[in-house]
Amino acid sequence: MIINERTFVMVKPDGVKRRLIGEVISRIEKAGLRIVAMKMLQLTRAMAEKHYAVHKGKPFYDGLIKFISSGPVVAMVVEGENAVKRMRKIAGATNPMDAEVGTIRGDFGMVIGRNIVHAADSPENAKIEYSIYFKETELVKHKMIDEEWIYE
Ligand code: IDP
Ligand code: MG
Repeated sequence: MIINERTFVMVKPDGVKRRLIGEVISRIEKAGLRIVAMKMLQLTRAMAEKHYAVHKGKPFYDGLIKFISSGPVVAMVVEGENAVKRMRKIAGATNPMDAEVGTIRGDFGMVIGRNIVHAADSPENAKIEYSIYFKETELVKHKMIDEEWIYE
């Protein structure tokens, strides 16, 4: 059995600078999700504008583009059953003040503009987003040995 819903996750520059890459990866792994691609990179302005195209024109857009391209990020493609929804739950609400304790944003964030992690909000958007950073051939097709214990 291979369960392949894909999502796109990114440790934002604040998460990298605060040494939370491992924390984010650890939570993804422990949840039972499967990482199939990962890289560190610094976004160009063009990449950032593509990634956050839906927010163009909003008051926080310029600050968001500047911030997300201000330092290294870690981009990941993650798979699993309902991977999009599961990953959004692991990340927590957009504003850390509304995010539950136990979520990444709820445990480590203080303000909405520094919320450590990005997670796609639909499988369609996940594909649009990961295609900015990865070629299809860079996604590794594999299965974890514990999946028969993770899924029933
Ligand atoms: P999401 O990351 O939970 O999907 P979105 O609404 O898609 O949230 O917003 C994208 C990112 O833009 C958020 O993660 C947050 O960092 C930033 N952002 C959203 N709303 C605001 C705001 O009102 N002020 C400042 N930054 C914001
Ligand atoms: Mg979003």
